[in-house]
Amino acid sequence: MSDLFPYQTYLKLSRFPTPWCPGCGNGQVLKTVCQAFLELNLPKGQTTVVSGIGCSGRSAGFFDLDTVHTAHGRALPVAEGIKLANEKLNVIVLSGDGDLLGIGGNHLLHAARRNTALKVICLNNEIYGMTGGQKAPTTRLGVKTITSPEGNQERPVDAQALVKGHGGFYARSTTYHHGHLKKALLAALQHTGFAFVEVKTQCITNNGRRLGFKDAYEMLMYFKNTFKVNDGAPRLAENDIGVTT
Ligand SMILES: Cc1ncc(C[n+]2csc(CCOP(=O)(O)OP(=O)(O)O)c2C)c(N)n1
Ligand code: SF4
Ligand SMILES: [Mg+2]
Repeated sequence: MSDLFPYQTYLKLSRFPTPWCPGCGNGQVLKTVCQAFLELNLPKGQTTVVSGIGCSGRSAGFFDLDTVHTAHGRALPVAEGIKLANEKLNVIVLSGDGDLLGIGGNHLLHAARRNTALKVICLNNEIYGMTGGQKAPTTRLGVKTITSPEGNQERPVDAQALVKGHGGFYARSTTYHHGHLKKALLAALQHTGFAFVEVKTQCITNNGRRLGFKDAYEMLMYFKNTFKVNDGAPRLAENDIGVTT
């Protein structure tokens, strides 16, 4: 660990480099999560990270903590089991939009309903990144992907409605808004019950380029220009970010 970067105490640097494409947002989220852990001084022996399958799901293996890389969509039931076995543990789930809102969507509904004290961080790149850019349940209407060449005809899943409709904590941020993202993560980590943070993040390789973005920087500028901070609102509009009440 470097003295210059104390958050790295939560990282298994021997595992680096990551397999992620240059410009992918996954590394930004990994770093911000570690910074939030450090700010709260989460004890390493009492903190565990669970993830599913996907590019984002690879995150778990880079923490210097006890971690589990589960089957696709199954991060939440595994995390719930861990929490049931030892309620003192801080159990954090870090996974993709396809994993948490598609194949694992049913688990999300029930974890929120039960108010299990999990902290769920959803890396939402609005695509199945790992498998090559198929339409995800989060892909916006009209967006072209390899499985929706004429534009997506299906409404995206409303994670906010699903989580808040069952009494959970919900916040949304982006990889551009680093300070805001950290604030949202800190609020979630300190929440006593079920908490969900949706992070809009960029997949330049299997989504952004197809949409006409030249590079990841352009995607970050898109986040900057599109999303407006609306902290404290009871409900966020489509292009708001914020910690909701
Ligand atoms: C049961 C099962 N079905 C399908 C797959 C193939 N698969 C691997 S990753 C993935 C999608 C991942 O998308 P997401 O969760 O959004 O993660 P990303 O790669 O975008 O970070 C799929 C469908 C699988 N591994 N297991
Ligand atoms: S394919 Fe997309 S989500 Fe996967 S590592 Fe590359 S940029 Fe990131
Ligand atoms: Mg995805």
